[in-house]
Amino acid sequence: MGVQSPNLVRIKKTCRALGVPTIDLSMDRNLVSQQIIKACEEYGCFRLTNHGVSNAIISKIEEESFDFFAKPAVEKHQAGPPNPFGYGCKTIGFHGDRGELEYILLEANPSSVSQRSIVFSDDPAKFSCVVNDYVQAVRGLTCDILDLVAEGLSLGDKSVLSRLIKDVESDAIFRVNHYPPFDQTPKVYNPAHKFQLHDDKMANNGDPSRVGFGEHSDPQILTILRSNDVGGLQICSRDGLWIPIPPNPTEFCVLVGDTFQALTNDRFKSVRHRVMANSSNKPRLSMMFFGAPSLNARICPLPEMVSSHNPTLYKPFTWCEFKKAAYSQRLAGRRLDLFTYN
Ligand code: GA4
Repeated sequence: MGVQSPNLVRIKKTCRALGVPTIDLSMDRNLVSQQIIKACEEYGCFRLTNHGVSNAIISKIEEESFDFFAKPAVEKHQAGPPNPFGYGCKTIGFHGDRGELEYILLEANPSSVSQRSIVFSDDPAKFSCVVNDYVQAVRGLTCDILDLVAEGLSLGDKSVLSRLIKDVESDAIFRVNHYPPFDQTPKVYNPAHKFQLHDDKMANNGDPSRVGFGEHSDPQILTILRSNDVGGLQICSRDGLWIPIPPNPTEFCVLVGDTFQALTNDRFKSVRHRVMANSSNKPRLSMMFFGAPSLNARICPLPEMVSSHNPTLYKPFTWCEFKKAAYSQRLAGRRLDLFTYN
């Protein structure tokens, strides 16, 4: 194969950057299933339209969230700290990561939401109902996507993936992030930064005032993210380019997590992503459902993903072991490395 000119390589990278796929869930099932596989292989991420989650459910959770974040700081802090669940502000995790945001972290199960809702709203019954309706709808969507993946990968057991999330003991999490408007000294716009080569300094340390949520991958199986119309989310492409995901309140953005990478023996790769502090005068509100198995679920590459050409890369681990390892590291840590054969 001939050596490609640097310009051609750059053009190819930019084309890939522009092409984070948008998948229409209402299209033919086989087609959708193949599109999802391709997107998970090439980007670890895709945008989803016609997803079937009702506008009413989405706007109610958005309204409840804005109502909570509009409260005085003292009141919000009564719902924190997020150890591990509750309200958090500027600190992320337990090891010194910081971000320009405040957030709510909840266990995504109805009884836990009902117990905690008293600290989030003056009408806790309404708050827990709204959160639980949203979580139930998005959990269902996660399971549909996982069934489509199982079909596309020709897995023998077509519900082997969705069962992990349907499990009543599933350790799924629900998070709402609120990024205040960026009101610091405006920076000079540099068009060269639009598709910036991946560089850890830029991702986290280079200009911390611009980072809303630092670079990381999600430890779980699949993340379903929805935001209002304020941008900031960027994913890191396989070529190391930061690709902005345009905000679209009618879509979901689906992200492959570390556990999915292990289950597929690296056929899918978890996607590193970050959120830049928003430069608009409106706050960014995003909500994520992190689909995870039960704490004692045993994770190892699916048999169909292993062959003599593709030997198993990961030692078996429980989700509990992996979660502990992930949470004991900083945000940008490469946790899967702890579980590989080498
Ligand atoms: C990233 C995905 C989810 O937001 C989260 C995050 C968690 C936290 O905020 O406490 C972590 C982060 C996330 C991965 C590494 C550890 C744990 C912060 C952090 C430094 C709730 C999750 O499950 O993992």
